[in-house]
Amino acid sequence: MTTNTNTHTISRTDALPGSGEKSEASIALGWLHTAKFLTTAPELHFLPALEVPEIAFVGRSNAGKSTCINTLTQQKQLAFASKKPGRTQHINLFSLGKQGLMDAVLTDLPGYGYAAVPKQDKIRWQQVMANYLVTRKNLMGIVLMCDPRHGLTELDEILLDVIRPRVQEGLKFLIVLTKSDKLTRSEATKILSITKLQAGGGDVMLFSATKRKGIDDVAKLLWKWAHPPTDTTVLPAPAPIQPPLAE
Ligand SMILES: Nc1nc2c(ncn2[C@@H]2O[C@H](COP(=O)(O)OP(=O)(O)OP(=O)(O)O)[C@@H](O)[C@H]2O)c(=O)[nH]1
Ligand SMILES: [Mg+2]
Repeated sequence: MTTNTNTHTISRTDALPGSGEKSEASIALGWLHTAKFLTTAPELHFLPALEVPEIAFVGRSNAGKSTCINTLTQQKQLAFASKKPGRTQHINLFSLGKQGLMDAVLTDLPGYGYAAVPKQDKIRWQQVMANYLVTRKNLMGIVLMCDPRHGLTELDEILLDVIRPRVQEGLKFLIVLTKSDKLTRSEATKILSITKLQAGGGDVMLFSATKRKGIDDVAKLLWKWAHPPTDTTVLPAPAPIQPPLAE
């Protein structure tokens, strides 16, 4: 008897396990709710090297990065959020994963562009951040938080230039237009389409922590980033069709 050793590969679908929009969002939110404080560091070289995918929240000071992390993880004080700009001053990592098995990390970064910060500190921080964004090996996605009342600012554009080579190599990229509760419906529609044009193919989503808007969509996208389809599932090939018996 000959054994058929041929194999072929199949692709998993893009959908989250489970069926329907509702369960996709609840799976993603359940995963995000597992977030736990992992570590904090003033500079990149103090961070532990990690194997799991890392997703960083970046953007201007006061844009709502820490609030967005708290909203997505459904935890009130995981990341430090504050009315006072410049609240986050370290690189803060939060681990994600069910049953304590870390399968991804969220990073909350200090914001840039806060006028009251001394010039030397601004320059130092810009270097720390650029260094992080360019060299962090396991960085697999960036969420750029943007207050749509200001749109993408010059500093956001500089950041986009810094990460462009990595985005071209496959780094995931999402612009979150936060505080969308401050916009009328038509303003929101307008800024969404303008930002999509500026995003160069990256995703753009409207978000509001206070009105709880966009949470499911952002959660589902982050889940998919961290759990890409594995197209290497190896299945035995179907048995070859036997030629008809000779008469
Ligand atoms: N109206 C409204 N306010 C928000 C929203 N998200 C955040 N805020 C407020 O914006 C302020 C700044 O929020 P943070 O989350 O601390 O902002 P951050 O980007 O982490 O700021 P830094 O750490 O300084 O870079 C706080 O007063 C939040 O309550 C939102 O969706 N809607
Ligand atoms: Mg913050």
